[in-house]
Amino acid sequence: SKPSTVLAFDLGASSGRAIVGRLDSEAGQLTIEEIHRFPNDPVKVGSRLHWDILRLFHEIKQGILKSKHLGYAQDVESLAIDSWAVDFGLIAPNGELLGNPYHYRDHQTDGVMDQLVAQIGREKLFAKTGLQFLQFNSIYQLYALKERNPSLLDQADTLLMIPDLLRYFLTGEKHSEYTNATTTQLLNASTRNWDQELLDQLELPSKLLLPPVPSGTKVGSLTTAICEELDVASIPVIAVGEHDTASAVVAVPALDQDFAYLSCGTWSLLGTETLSPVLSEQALEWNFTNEGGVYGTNRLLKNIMGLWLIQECKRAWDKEGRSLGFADLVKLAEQAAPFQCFIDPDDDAFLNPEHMPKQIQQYCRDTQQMVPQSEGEIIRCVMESLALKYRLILERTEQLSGKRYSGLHIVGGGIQNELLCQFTANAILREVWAGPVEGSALGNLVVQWITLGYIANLSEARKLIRNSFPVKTYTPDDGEAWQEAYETFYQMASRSTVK
Ligand code: LFR
Repeated sequence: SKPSTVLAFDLGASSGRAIVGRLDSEAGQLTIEEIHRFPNDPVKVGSRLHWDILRLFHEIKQGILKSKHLGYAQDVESLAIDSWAVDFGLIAPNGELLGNPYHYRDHQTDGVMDQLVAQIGREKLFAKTGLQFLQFNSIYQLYALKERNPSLLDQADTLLMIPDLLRYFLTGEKHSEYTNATTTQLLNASTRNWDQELLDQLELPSKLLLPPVPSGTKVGSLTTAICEELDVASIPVIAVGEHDTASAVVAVPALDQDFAYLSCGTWSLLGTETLSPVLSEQALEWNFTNEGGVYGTNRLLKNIMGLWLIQECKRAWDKEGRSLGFADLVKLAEQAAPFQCFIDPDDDAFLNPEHMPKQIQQYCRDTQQMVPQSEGEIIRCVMESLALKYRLILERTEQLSGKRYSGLHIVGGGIQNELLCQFTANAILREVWAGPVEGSALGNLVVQWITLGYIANLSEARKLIRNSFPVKTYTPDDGEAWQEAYETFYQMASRSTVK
């Protein structure tokens, strides 16, 4: 029988891609081909930071066109979108988009979380939603909008998360997908529906939010207008695990039931999959999250600032005309002296500073450490600190889940940074298994195939991924030096804000 072809759009905070997946069920093999890649540059207007949502929609159409030009379009059995979480667009009663969606790093939410948490209570919010406290969660964005721009909310009929919104543009149908809905901090972890009491407290009309549909639901097909515009036949659209991290976790090629993962991109998301939310006092204190996974699973994990720190250093240096590629920066870091200074990557100061390298230097100055000067010294400090933070969060994951993991799976674009993978193995004193690189897109693809009936379930999907893509093993090295570094890091981090 001929292979099944489906199309995935995976939108990250720095780039997006369209990927064609082909599944040969008999051979148990799947292959992917990236047919379109595009930057996702946020746009600052005045003091506000926005996503260029219409450009992203344009790029999705370009991806469909390219699939046609490559001869795939007539075979494509379905398509699906996944993206970063928490952000949304508002739809007017006439069906049009109101305003440009805000970027979660926009400063409009600065200070808002503390205000709202004081009003509702930290324990209560966590007990209800199971979510970690991040200042950009949709709940705080909505609260900020209410204060700053209430007429926008007044006009709105429906709120759609980014993938919901793009899918609506494609199909004309409005649905809210479950995994992404959990990241709003407005969904009740027990009922898996919107928490009415929270909506009331925010004075949000409940009509704004649609009842979430489970990941893997068929939710329409391309509109006639789009088919005419692109000159393609209609393609069914599936709501997969539309939160990119949910899709990344799907793609972890784990053979055991219990495993730890790190989804490594702009963010580093480290944790495990559990059967139900972990709502313990300790989980709250350590600010872990329980985000919805596909097929009833729970994602117990923590956000770590991730490659954003490096991306932002590069952006600052690019602006100053000292353009260096990521590979150059990693090379400089490799040549720099080890263990000179550490940062807590998750300090609020690093969420969206004006100038990342200066912010890192300031942090080291404030904590009475050596102040890194060169590009190599700064990037070395970031990479070692990330690896050490991974150890802290891995050990906390184990304490919360009561399980012990013999190594760490890493998926996502970040595995291209091989030095970071090696540092991570060194820091956690265990093996690192790196791959696949297109984690989220693969998770997106296999959930489509489960819906279409070609793959039986999640564990079959993981087996298939394991058999189709290489996994590179990193063994820990230099254990003693890293152990010592960890102790220093831990001291330093607990003096600042270990969150
Ligand atoms: C990763 C991610 C994280 C989420 C952050 C903001 O791409 O989706 O899971 O916390 O972006 O949406």
